[in-house]
Amino acid sequence: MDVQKNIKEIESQVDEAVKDVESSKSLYDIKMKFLGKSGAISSLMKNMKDVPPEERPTLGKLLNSLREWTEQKFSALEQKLREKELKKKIAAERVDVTMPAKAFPSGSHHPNTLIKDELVSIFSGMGFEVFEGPEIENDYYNFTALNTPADHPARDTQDTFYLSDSLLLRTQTSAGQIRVMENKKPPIKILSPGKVYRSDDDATHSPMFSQMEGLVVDKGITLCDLKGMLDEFARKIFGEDVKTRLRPSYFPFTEPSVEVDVSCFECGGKGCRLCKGTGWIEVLGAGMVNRRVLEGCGIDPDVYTGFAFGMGIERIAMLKYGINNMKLLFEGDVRFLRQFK
Ligand code: 2NM
Repeated sequence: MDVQKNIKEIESQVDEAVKDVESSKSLYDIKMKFLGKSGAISSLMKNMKDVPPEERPTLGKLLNSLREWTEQKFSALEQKLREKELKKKIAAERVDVTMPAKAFPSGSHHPNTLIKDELVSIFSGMGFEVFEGPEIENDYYNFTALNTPADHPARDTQDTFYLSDSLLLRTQTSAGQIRVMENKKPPIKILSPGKVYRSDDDATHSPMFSQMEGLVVDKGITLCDLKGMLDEFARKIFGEDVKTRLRPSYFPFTEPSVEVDVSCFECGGKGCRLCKGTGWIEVLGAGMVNRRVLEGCGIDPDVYTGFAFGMGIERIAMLKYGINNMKLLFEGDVRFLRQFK
């Protein structure tokens, strides 16, 4: 019979087609050629309507078994190929968990940042609030309000970066503290960290450096309060045994003004290289806020008094970490910075 020959023919075509198949994807393409909508087997089945009715049952059975045989053939092959492909994929994606991990480099904080954070933490613990003013200031806040008259040497263009006739880069963070005193009634207890700028550049001076200034204004604040607070600060940052001493000094914005030394934390005061044999290290400037400064901010100096202090963050960082060259703090050399991890 013609159809039976046809069936045999298709069977051998299927065998031939799948003989060398390598991937489940090409197997699928071959499968469609036989079992797809317009595949060879499907076309044969569509032709059933042209077959005389008495022959249909026999022929139908033959065609059905051909389809089943073909389907089984493909699904068995497909499973084999998929297993092979999965094994290949697993082999390719193999991870050696005993390999050393890839280094994941992490940065570190700059010593200035470490000191700033430590200072903020110490003074926050004493009740200071952080206030950061603008880096661009005008003449009034940077000088006039701080009792620095127009003919004062600190106003000289030699020391100050002017941006225009009236605008300049602040030379001290106290400029911002004036704004606080203008706007808030005492009690005031603020801490002002930030960058300041001075036209100075040598081995011990940088045109930009970081400062931390503190200000306390209330009724009955005395120099004794300043001294007590400094003692506490010195113990916290340099060590429990460290003492402070005040020496007379001069700043236009404080009266009296003092220079603050701490006893040498390296030698305990006996005298060494760090303290240059004196047993003392100068760390900051301070004083009682000049009554003219308070008055200028609308605070009555007969009712309120205050103390203020200021220190260079770079100087504290150099002392605390034993850095002998200030330029190291500005160069950003990773070999230097890595040591502060
Ligand atoms: C210093 C030394 C002494 C200071 C003064 C003021 C303000 F705003 F109250 F006038 N703030 N900081 C001050 C006083 C700063 O730095 C060496």
